[in-house]
Amino acid sequence: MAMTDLTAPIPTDSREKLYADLSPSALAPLWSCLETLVPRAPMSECVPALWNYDDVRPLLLRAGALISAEEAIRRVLILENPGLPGCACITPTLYAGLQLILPGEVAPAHRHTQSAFRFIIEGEGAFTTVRGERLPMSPGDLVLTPNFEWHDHGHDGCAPVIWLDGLDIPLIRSLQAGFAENSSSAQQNADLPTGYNAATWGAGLRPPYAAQQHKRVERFIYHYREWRDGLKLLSARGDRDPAGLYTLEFSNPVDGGSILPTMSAFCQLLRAGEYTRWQQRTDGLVYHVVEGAGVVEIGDVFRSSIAIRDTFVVPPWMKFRLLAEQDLVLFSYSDRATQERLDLWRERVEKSESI
Ligand code: 1HN
Repeated sequence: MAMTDLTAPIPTDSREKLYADLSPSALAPLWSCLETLVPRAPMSECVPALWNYDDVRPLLLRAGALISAEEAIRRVLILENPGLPGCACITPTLYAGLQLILPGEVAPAHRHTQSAFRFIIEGEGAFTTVRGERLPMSPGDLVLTPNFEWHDHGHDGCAPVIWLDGLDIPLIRSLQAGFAENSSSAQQNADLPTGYNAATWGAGLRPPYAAQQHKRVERFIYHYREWRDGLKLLSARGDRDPAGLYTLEFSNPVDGGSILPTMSAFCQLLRAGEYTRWQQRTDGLVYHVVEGAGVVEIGDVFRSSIAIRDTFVVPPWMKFRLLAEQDLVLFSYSDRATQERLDLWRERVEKSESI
């Protein structure tokens, strides 16, 4: 029979003691976080949320009375996901904000490695100058300011103009690849004639040598009437996407791909009385209601009415579906472009149409 060695040191080590001793040496046990690091399915802190335009607009106009566009640089209320407080994120990789510019104001010229677009919600007379061309903006227009293009905003009209800003800020931040530069003059010289960008890149035409030299995004404006007409024709033909919507993607004429290297954008129509199938996708989606009204359901936890000018977010990999009470016209954007470039994008659309 084995005898207990009474002189052996008493084993005092424990997992807790080991963990405490690892931390000062900049070490950590993998087994404590393995499931979080490599989840079975996407896990996100991001939660479903909706911003009602009639609630946000008065707050934005109050900001308009308290700070100028020039002082603010950009007078924006960030749509911050309640699951990601303090992060200036609407999804883990994307930023969204509502920007106000008042008649006569200037938002000064700068450039940054974050790519951006604006989707115009309300008002006439404002313009964004991108690479020396004034792009006049009307509701429903989509204006791009790709990575490191100079851009400034101005307003020649007589009523407030409000737009939705979409940027890849959180993504670029996670890569720690952000650079920015202010221009010495508040406004660029707009020496190109208005319509130049649309004429050279927006009509299925292109300057013959430009596209071969580099792969930069070259088309900066997509007009409401063009994409809206496209949806109307698509629906007249009954040409639906797998979830049951009429969908078009805004695309980059240089390579036929996403509008920006990091972000994709879409317009969609759902006819009154119709609903979509349940779908889930690895890209978290920001939706803006351009026309109509209906209902969105996200997972088991979120159900809300949606109406014209509202903005809502569908977190990555959460099931969702839409119901149109009136013809519902939607603009949406996501990091799908990034995910597709990394071979990560997946979607699942439920087969049954049970309600
Ligand atoms: C920006 O440049 C704009 O140009 C809007 O309108 C929002 C948020 C963070 C960084 C740059 C714009 C922005 C931004």
